[in-house]
Amino acid sequence: MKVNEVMAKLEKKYGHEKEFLQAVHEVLESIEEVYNQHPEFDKANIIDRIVEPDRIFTFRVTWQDDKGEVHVNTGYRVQFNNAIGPYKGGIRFHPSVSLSSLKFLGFEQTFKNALTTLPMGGGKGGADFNPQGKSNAEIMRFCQAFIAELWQHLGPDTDVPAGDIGVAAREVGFMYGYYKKLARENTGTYTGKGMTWGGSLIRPEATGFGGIYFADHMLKTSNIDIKGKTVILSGFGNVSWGAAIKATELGAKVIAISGPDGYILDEEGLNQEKIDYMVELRTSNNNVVAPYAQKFPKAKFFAGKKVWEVKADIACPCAIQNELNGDDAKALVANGVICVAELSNMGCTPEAIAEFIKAKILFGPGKAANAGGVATSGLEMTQNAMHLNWTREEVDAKLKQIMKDIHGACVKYGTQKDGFINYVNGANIAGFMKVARAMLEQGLI
Ligand code: 2IT
Repeated sequence: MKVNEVMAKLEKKYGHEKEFLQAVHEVLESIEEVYNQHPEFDKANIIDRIVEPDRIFTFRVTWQDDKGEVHVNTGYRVQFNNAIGPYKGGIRFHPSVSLSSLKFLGFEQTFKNALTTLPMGGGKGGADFNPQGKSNAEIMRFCQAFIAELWQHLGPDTDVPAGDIGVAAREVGFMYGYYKKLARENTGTYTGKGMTWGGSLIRPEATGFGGIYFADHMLKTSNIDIKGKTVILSGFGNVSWGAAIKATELGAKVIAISGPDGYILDEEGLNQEKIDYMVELRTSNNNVVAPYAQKFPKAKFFAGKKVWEVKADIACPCAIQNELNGDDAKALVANGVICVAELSNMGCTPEAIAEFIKAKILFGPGKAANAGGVATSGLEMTQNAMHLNWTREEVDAKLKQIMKDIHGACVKYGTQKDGFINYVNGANIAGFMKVARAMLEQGLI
């Protein structure tokens, strides 16, 4: 396999799907050497098969706003690969949603889910719908219209969606409620559900918790204590909220969060009251972070600026793809950053990753660092299948172990001769090997 040849073929076919090509290129570069040591993979043409989704559903979503106006959006579900378990992955409602972004997310999800050690395949879905400023009733109508089209392709052993950007417990409730009505079953086809109807404790916090556990493991490989370290986060959604809770609990100091309008610098660090306020900001429906500086006047708001200009020990992108570019990475490295954990999917551009690897800092790619979310979804599926609920402590202990195991897999496959751990290669190779072997064993399907 030659990366250039595979990419040339894909570019010819999918040249306009930039994000998808970016995600594939990164994986191929990491696995090239290992793949070429396994002629049995090439004989079964695993490479051409693994970059092509099993199937894609695209559909029209028609819904009515509160004024009676009729709107049309495009809905998607990309069932990428089910070699190791049912399709599993979130639903994203965001204006940027396209086939390219959902194919990249489904592709990444396949390897991420393989890394979790749980039996889950990869999928992703969503719509180019902007939930900002919509009423509760509008959100419900949209979710119902979306599921009316998709429900037939879902099922507890077929395809299990969850939340992602723009989709949290409320939206999962509306989608799952309508799914249940149409499918005439209550089997837990969706994760991220409410706590009284099959949801798992810790699921809302899980991506952030898992990300900080992962960062802590990375730091420990360099004998660095997370206690007292400064942390900057982008976003103020579920992911950065969970990360803020866990980082603070472990004694680190979260000094910045951000929104589409700019960032907040709070040198005192976040505490419980401020972390709770992140949730309030999110539910206010304005999607801006500026009011934080009015509520807590010692904090400063920097309008239109990116949070990566802040000097900190640990940086975690927690928002959207390509939110941290090469210049941002240079600024972080110049400011002495020790560890970057990608809690968003493909949060860093290839140029940014190259800067981090060149500087030999601890860089945890999304497939590994943000896998705690979907891992806890896997734990929710297990609880649903067994018809019981685990305690917070039980779920957290399992999540901790999974993050430790993912870290171990990255170290195993990513440690270079000079001792540097390339977590990008480690995560890509470990995830790929598992999926590729499963595909090989199941024949040509
Ligand atoms: O990107 C992700 O891993 C998620 N949005 C969570 C997916 C899931 O099924 O919990």
